[in-house]
Amino acid sequence: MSSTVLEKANAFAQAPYDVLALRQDFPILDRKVHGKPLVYLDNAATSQTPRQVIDVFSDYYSRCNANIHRGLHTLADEATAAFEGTRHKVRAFLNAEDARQIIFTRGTTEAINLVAQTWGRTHLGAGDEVLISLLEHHSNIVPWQLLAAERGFTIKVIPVDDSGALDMQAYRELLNERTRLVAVNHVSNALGTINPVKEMAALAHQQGALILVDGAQATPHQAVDVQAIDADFYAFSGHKVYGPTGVGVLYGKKALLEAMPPWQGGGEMIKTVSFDAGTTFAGIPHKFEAGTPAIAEVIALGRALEWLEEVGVGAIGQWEHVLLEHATHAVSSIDGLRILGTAPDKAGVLSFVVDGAHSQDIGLLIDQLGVAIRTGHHCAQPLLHHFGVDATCRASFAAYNTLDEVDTFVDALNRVIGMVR
Ligand code: C6P
Repeated sequence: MSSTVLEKANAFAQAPYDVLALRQDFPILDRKVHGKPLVYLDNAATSQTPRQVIDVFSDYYSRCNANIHRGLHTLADEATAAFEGTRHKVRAFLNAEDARQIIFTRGTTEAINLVAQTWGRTHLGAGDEVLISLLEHHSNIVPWQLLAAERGFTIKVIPVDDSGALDMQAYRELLNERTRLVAVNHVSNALGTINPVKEMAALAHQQGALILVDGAQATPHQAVDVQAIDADFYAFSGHKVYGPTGVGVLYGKKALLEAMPPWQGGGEMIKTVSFDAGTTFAGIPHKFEAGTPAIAEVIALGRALEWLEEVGVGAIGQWEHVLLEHATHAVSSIDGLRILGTAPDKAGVLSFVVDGAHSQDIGLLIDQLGVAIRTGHHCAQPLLHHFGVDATCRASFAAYNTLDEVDTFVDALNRVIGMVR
């Protein structure tokens, strides 16, 4: 056996579950792209959806499609029970105290905007500071910039070191009595850095500040316990945890959510509406869920979380680490390739640039070979500019990826680099 085959055999032996059997859950993985078997390595953008989750849509629309919370008929009751059932599943998934702390949104982006427009609008003003990090996705930058322009508070940015790890000393120094909120991601989408959010929460709280954690890239890879972190707010998206698009979650501490004003007005979020006596609002979580929600998507998210639990999110993170190590090792020998993001604590994200080759060209050409990676700024322009680039190539791993796929990706990358240089 060659040393590579032996290394792969050893790595495969580390798989905490049967990866090939698990792949059977994903019909899309059987398709071909440009005549080549699909190698899907754009999981940080959106993970693929297991059959069990896809089936929820057909089942829901075939059996119990109805609007929720309002009907007295059987279909409405069944749809409401399934929808609210997901709230309980999310509660367990995040280890929240109470299902009423789980608010359904369209995704992480909407969850952060909800906090900005309700808590932020009522608590932030001139003289206050919001601390974000250089690692943030635009969805945890722009909502604060929009509000700062109106309310006059200041945004401060926690720097990163050369490996892409947060500079914790700088964080300690930036925190002060004017800091009202720390808003950081749990895992960076562009580099994969895992941030020490529990320690960051403790430091924020010592200064009397709240912490909002963007968990979009953490929830697919590791168990999250919002109580252990002591997060005031925690957000994630359904489509990154093997669920559908169009649904996400905001968790918040109960007292905070109860004190926050509503954001969007409409049906479902009211107690009483009157032209004379004014309008009163529903309690949490419904106060923040105006209008008909994405009912089938929420129910499907519940099934995705069950699927994640069946496989074990910890086991998935463990396997992705094996894939990441294998890929990192394999690309390290490519001449002129530079990896961005080498923090010791890293999720399954491999971001890189190649001398003499535009990331976009690599992305387009490698797609011709059936390999899907993401190229661009990954909605993290300030971070990429800090590293002196406008774009990177990013391969990101999920539960169903194999070592063979990593090898196919590396072979394809070598071929493409040969073509463009
Ligand atoms: N990142 C990526 O390719 P939405 O779009 O609301 O589901 O998630 C936004 C978001 C927020 N925070 C982080 C850390 C994210 O990674 C994302 C989405 C995708 O990296 C699309 S840009």
